Formats: sequence, structure tokens, C-alpha cells
Amino acid sequence: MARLARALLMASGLLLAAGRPAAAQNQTQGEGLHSLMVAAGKLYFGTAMDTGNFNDPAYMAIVTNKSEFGMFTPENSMKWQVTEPQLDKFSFTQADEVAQKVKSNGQMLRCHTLVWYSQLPTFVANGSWTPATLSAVMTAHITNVVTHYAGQCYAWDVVNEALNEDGTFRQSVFFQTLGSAFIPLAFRAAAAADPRAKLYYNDFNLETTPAKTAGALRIVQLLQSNKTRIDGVGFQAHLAVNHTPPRTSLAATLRRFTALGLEVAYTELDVAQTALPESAAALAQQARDYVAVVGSCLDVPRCVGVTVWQFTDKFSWVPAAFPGRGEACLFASDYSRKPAYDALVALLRGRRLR
Ligand code: 9MR
Repeated sequence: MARLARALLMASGLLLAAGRPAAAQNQTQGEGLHSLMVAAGKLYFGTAMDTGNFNDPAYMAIVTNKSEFGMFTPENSMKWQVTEPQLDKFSFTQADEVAQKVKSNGQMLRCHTLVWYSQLPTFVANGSWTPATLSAVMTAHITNVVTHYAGQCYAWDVVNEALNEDGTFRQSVFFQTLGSAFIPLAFRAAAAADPRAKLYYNDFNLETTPAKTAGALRIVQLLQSNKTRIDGVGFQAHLAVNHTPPRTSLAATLRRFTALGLEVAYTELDVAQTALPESAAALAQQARDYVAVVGSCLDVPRCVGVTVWQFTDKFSWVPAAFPGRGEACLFASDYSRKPAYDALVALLRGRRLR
């Protein structure tokens, strides 16, 4: 092609559109994951992000595209260690930056997380507590943080990862000091501070591990029998290629919770490769695994949405936590879209209701 003609086509955008893979064109037509989820009757498709990502222009171009993502979870900045690093010294600078960015772009926020055994400040982790002192400090933490963001959070992950894999309670400082009573206490404090935010219990392996799923059902029943509001259960869905349950079993697991009157959501989805570099077959399997998860949400009316735990391998938590695993996201480190991204677009296009 003559250089001039090529330059003209480039300038008009024609060549660019014609030369790009289908998924990239979808985006320009307003057919990113979030718009397609909404068209399929769901509330959102979201991602984790945090202030550490803000100085990456390619990253920001994608997250500010409202068609691609409609919901954001601050990956770390709302955790106790950051929001109350010392007793009664609250700091919202980092999380406010995320909340502000999301709000100014007309997108939604899932707030994460209030009571978790990990990423605790040392004064909580190493304190010597009585039931009275810990419940006072926990309630004050929840009240302050939830009040600060009141009206801005679609949902709060009130209690995170309270269970062991066998469904018993994890020996956190909260459980050791207060027994399971810390859970209703936390939900009541959150409800009082923001009546509009949906209140969630959030955990991993609920998709794959029946004993743990049973433990989460017991937590829901504990709250409901205490007349304490719980609105939803978050399925983190940190999964691995070839170890992802089929769509029908995933949907059946979600339905056990919606049968109790709750909504459900996938809150931290990623599907890690277990052998790197991955083969073409493993990339294709990863696409099928993502489709099983998102498809199961489509199959359950009260599954409100899906959040991925970062959308690019560039910022995925997986390789640092599990050496030898990785490439778990929908976009590669160079922001090219993977087969899993295209497969989700195809899945969602087939489910368009409006
Ligand atoms: O992705 C988060 C990573 O940057 C942090 O170092 C880590 C600390 O434990 O937490 C990660 O996010 C976790 C989330 O808050 C709760 N579920 C498991 C996630 C992955 O560890």
C-alpha cells in the first residue's frame, strides 16, 4: 500500500479497525465486558486495581473505559493495615484516590475489606485482647471506615476468609478472642454505618471445596438466626487451569446461597496457569474455565456480577504468591487480550437480553 494512502487510512481510523483482532474492535464499539454483562442482565463486570497502577497509561486507558469495567475493588488500600495503621489513627488518602477516580468516571466501587486475619496492623495482630477490648476496637474500625465511604460502596466485604478448608473457623485473633460472635458483631456495625451498602461474607475455595462451602452456609445461617443483615456471599474464585469446576456445579453451588435469600458474586476471579510458559492448549483451557465461571453467574439470576483480581498479568498477585504459577488474567502483561477475553465476549454476546 502506498505510504500516503496508508497514512490517510490510519488517520481516519479505518486501517486500525480493520487490522485489529475482533476483541479490540468490540471495545471501540462499546462492547467491552461490562457493557456486555449489563446487556446480559447483570449489574457489572469489574476488576481489582489500586493507586500503584495509576501511573501506567495503558492500564488507565482500559480501566477508564466504562464499557470494559463498571466496578472496581481497591486491591489493598481499604485494608485495616492501611486505613488504621495505629490505634485510632485513620488514614484514607490511598483509598480515597481510588474512590475518587472511580466516582469521577461514573463507575462503581466494591469495598474490601473490614475484618480479615491478614494485612492487619501490628497493634491488632500482636495485641493482647479481651473480648471487650477487641470488640470495641473492631467496632470502632468498622464504624469509622464504613462511615467514611458511606453511600459510595455498592458492597462491603465485611468479613473475609474466616474459614479453614475443612469448614471450621480459622484461628484468627478475632475468633480466638471472641469466638464466632465476631461475625454478627462486625455485620451489625457495618449495617449501622451504611444502611445502603450490601454486606458480604467473602472467601476463596467456596467454589471447589464442599466442606468450606458448608462452613460459609453455616455463617449465613448464624447471621440470619441472629436477625443480623447479610446481603451476599462473595466467591473469590482464585482458580487454576484444569482445576475449575464445570459451569453446572459452579451454578449449583451459587444456588445454595441464593436459596437462603442472598445475592452472590464472583469477587476476585483469576485462573492461573500451573505450567509456564503455557501451551496453546492451556490457553484454550483457561478460556473454557473463565467461561464456566462467568457462565455460571449468567445461569443464576441473583448472581449480580463478576470482578477479576486484576485484568492484566502485569499486576497479578499470583506469581509472587505461587512461584511457578501465573498468567492468570484476561490480558497479557503487554495488554494484548487473551483467548479467555475473546471467549467471554462471545459468551456474553450470545446472552444479550437488551
Ligand atoms: O492482591 C493482593 C496482594 O497485592 C496482597 O499482597 C495480598 C496480601 O495478602 O492480598 C491480595 O489480595 C487478596 C485479597 O485481598 C483477599 N483474597 C485473596 C487475595 C489474594 O491474596
